[in-house]
Amino acid sequence: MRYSLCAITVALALAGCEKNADKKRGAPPPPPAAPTVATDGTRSIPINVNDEGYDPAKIAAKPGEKLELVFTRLSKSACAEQVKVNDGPVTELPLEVPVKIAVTAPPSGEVRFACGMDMMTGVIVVN
Ligand SMILES: [Cu+2]
Repeated sequence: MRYSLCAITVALALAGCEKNADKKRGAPPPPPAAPTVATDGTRSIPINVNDEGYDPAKIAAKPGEKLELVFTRLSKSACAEQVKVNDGPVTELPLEVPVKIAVTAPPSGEVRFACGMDMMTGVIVVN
């Protein structure tokens, strides 16, 4: 898989969520792994936490679908060190260690997830 070198030189700082001055921007972030479905129907969705935010940041789900969000923090930014799903408890995300958080999709609407400072956000959209 090849990445354009041009993209590497684009290092526009996003507003907020910028705590580490020493973060490296040498390479584009790797894509997250593909979702998998367990025998009980639970869909496991790998989510990478990059300097730019969550990848993917938007997840489509079916009403009542059982999900397992697997967050892997790749960013050294302090912003990314914690995540909370649906305004639930704050979960620590050690660097490069996958952390699973189970979520059941509501009948309709959205489930938000965000960093501890509520700057990086993602959403599960039920449809
Ligand atoms: Cu943050």
